[in-house]
Amino acid sequence: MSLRSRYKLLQLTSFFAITCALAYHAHADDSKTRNKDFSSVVAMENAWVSPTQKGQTVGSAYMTLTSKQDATLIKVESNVAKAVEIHSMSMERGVMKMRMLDNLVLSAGTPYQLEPGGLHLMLFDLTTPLKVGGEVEFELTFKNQKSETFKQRIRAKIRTEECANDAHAHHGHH
Ligand SMILES: [Cu+2]
Repeated sequence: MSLRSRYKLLQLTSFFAITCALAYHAHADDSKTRNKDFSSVVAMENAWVSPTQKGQTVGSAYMTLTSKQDATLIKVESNVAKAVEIHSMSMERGVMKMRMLDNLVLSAGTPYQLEPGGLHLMLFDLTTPLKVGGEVEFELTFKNQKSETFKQRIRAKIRTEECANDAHAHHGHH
């Protein structure tokens, strides 16, 4: 065996050693996190995003959040915005006021409706126009009572408020 091919063999051997180590590591991580599956702690329903007008760089998103356990929404990220804030909206002395919330505390089993005129997600510095029929991805970070953080993803349809109102009305009748 020439020195060159022996070197090659050595390379191959170490390559396999590395991949095996990685595979083992990934497997070990799997079993460790299996007991802590947070993927369905918070039900995220009826997620939708308002379409934007030309030149508009700010958007808003709505959804209903229902957590199985007491949890706090601490961060929201999106694939179409540089920053996402949690906002509340309320009438104060006849004036609509919008306020940024640091987080949103979710009591177990209580649905929190993010909807026009109330709680909503505000998307800042949109990187793309939001057109009806498209989709926006969100990643929400929550913290539970044990201070464990977990992330959940959701896709929201881009649609008009009129459509959302229709859906809401139908929902209310049944
Ligand atoms: Cu807002």
